[in-house]
Amino acid sequence: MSTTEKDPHGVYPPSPEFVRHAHVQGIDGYRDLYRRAEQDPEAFWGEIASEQIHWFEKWTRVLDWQPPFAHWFVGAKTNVSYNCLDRHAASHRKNKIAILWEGEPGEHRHITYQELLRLVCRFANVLKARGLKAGDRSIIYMPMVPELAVAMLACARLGITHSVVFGGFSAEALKARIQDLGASVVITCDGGYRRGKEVALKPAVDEALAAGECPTIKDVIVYKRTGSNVSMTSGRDSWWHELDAALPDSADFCPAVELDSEHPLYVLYTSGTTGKPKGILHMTGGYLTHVTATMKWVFDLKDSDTFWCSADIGWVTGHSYVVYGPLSAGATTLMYEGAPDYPQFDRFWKIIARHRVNTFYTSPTAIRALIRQGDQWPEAHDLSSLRLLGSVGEPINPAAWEWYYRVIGKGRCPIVDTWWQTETGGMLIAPMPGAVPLKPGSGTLPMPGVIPDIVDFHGYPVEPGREGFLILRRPWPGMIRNIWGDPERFKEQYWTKVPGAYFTGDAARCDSDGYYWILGRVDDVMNVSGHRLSTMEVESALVKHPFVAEAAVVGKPHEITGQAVCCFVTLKKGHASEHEKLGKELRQWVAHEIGAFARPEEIRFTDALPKTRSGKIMRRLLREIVSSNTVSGDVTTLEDLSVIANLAAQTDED
Ligand code: 7RM
Repeated sequence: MSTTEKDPHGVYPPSPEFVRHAHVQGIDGYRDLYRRAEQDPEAFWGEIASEQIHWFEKWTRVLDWQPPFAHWFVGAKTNVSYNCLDRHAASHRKNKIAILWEGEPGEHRHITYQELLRLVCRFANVLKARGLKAGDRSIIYMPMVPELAVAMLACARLGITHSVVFGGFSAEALKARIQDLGASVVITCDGGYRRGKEVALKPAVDEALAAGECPTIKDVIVYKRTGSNVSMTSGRDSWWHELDAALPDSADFCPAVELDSEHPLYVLYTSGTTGKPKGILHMTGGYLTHVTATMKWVFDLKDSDTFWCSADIGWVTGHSYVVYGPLSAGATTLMYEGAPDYPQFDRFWKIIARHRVNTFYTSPTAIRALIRQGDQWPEAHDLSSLRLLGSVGEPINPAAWEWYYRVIGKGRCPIVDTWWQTETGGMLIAPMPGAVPLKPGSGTLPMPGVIPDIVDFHGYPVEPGREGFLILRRPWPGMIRNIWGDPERFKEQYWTKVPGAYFTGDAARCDSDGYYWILGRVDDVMNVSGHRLSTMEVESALVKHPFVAEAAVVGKPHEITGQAVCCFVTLKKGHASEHEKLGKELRQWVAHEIGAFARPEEIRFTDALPKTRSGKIMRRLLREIVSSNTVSGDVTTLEDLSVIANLAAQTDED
């Protein structure tokens, strides 16, 4: 393995053994697919969709593109629930485990494709009996129990557009989503488990629906998970199990509705640049094709695989790679209810060993948090079943990559670093692991049919190797179709910056091998003395220091240099003292790692960083703290509000 100046962290080609069994073999295999998609995208996607998806009726056109509005598989009829269930239940996969569930307290459920089909049909019949039908909208507010997937698939079966609201969101956030969507039903639980405690959900639903502020809601269906006491409002609330018990014997089947390919499958709310979350709209046929194809390309899925994506289904990663992608591709998808550190720091490794997990897909934040606890936790478990690792959600710093590769993958497992967004539906830049040599920290090459470009402020392509805004020049099947109820915002947000192209909001660089390096959100890029500097680059440098656990970096307004680098740093256990000495050392460390212009103005030590519940560091809040010492706007996605209070308090003392 050689380390050149261009690739400071080395290049990792797939092992011959991995290539031999891969769906896409060698770089020529990748290039062939890419070329075909580039030359004739409609023929390419038409072929993929015919091979991998069941259609009740075929399309008249693969793509109708009237920028910025795309219609994929025009005139075709299909059903996502049918593709995830019926076709597998009628195949050799009938008795294969579809969902392998582990609850936080330790229970297990093994649900076969046939059984999952039965559960989904029964719940679809429940919804039908309540008068719900295609075109209606539902809100699903549940913990990570199999019935969350059952509810999604039952809605998809009938054409009810669902919006899953992550169980960690507050009643206020829930209310805003119910209102924006005009939903007629809320499907929820009494509660779920997180770090040994019950997270109550039904009381939050009651609060959101209080005082008649959500008049569109006619029904609340409650699945019993914890058995704790909840109040049920008569005429509005029903228990899932009671509705189920009242079904006739014939309810074990419910036909999947033949839906238009462009029927709205789901809306998922995500934070935008304003305080109001955006309802990202995904449709049926294109989304299904995209997530199914990437299961095979990027996860190199085998029928014998146990596939585990540790994301919560409340986020897009969970929609696409816990539920729809794996089930459509006929995989066994593992679903875990709880926290990675409960009851101990080895819970993830224990789950992998116990269920002989083959593919593990998680976030850099989770990896770094577990690195901090030490190698003894993974080393106590047999991780030899793993053959592929994945990363998603943020750039992975080379130090975390190396640890994941060595300590978890034992140097045997490729790591697929997958770049995509809620808006893209599925992966867009990611390696095919049997084809594309890896470079730690790079998402590598675009998926077939994806034409990225990197442009400057005026929308012109930058010189090769330079940083710029990542845009996408062509539509892809899983792409966002609209912002629910706000087409103007959809156009303005994504399509006006570079005419005809999709604006990702990310900065990136493409190296001379065509590899993409994502540098983070555009608003996370600092400008220090006219030098462009990514917050991530500085963070990556900081976490290489042996005492640093995590770092978040923001630009602080500076009279002379425009912006100055301000770092929030958490230290590994046992290094809490010596702040002053260490502050100097870290400033020098960064200057040494990147260059003198990057030398931080300020290092602030903190016990924890403010994060969204999906683990993204909320740099916007840190920016506000360093520039004004106040915090405003929507903080409903913060994992721990006390973190903010501490950071601000510490600043006051300075
Ligand atoms: C899947 C997801 C999207 C934003 C995106 C990026 C960042 C995601 C990577 C990444 C570097 C990656 N959807 N991002 N994946 N950055 N490398 N592999 O996370 O809508 O919640 O976030 O996340 O900034 O724009 S998301």
